[in-house]
Amino acid sequence: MPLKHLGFTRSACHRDHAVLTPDTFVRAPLPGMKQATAILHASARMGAAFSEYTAELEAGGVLGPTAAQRFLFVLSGSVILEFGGEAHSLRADGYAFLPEGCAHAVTASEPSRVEVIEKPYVRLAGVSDPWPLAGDERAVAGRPLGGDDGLNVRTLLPADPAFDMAVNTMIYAPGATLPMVEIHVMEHGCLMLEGEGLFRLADQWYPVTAGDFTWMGPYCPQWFAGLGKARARYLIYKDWNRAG
Ligand code: UGY
Ligand code: MN
Repeated sequence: MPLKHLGFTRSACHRDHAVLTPDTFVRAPLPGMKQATAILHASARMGAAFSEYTAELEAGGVLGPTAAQRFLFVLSGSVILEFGGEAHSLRADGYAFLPEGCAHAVTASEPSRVEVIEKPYVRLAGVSDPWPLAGDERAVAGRPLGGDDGLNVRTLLPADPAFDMAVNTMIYAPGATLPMVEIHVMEHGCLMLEGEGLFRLADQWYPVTAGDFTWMGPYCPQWFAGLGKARARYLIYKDWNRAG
């Protein structure tokens, strides 16, 4: 019998981190969504300076508007993204970035799941605004982290100070680990896309698997190891290129 019927879950919420597993997800529509609902993983309510949610759209479903900049990553299905007079078809692992004020529309072509990250833009004097873009994570060349061939990072947004956020995928061969326990000012939203592993967050160790969401607040000690016989891959957001 599933242990959740005994009040058990791997989910945990703390002041500086959270692990949220699908058995505890609650769905609710966000303003302006049509034929769609959302699982709001990270928000100001938990102390995060960004929002991250999984939007679940029926065929023909649309996302609502946002006053913030928006990053999209397609988890399953396909959506049409329109901006700047062009239409982009995004399938699983397709992604896009829309700066604040960039008029756009996201419409599902079939039942689809899309990870959405939204954050108010932090403007810097003398630095130009970021620009909209669409891409495919599978086409992005990875680079080994710290020279470790077992740990690859794919950087999805341009390395340019115009962008005040970074979104990467990190791919761990079985047994690969972060080279150190990281403690940094940036916060993270992290969605497990594939495989399984072990997160150390603050003073606790959490087994995580595909579908789990993790929030790491500023200065939360963090470390990860890939487990199992297949690669582990997660999508990770951080605030970037700003002084904090
Ligand atoms: O980019 C990062 O800070 C990343 N290495 N952190 C993490 O995977 N928890
Ligand atoms: Mn980190």
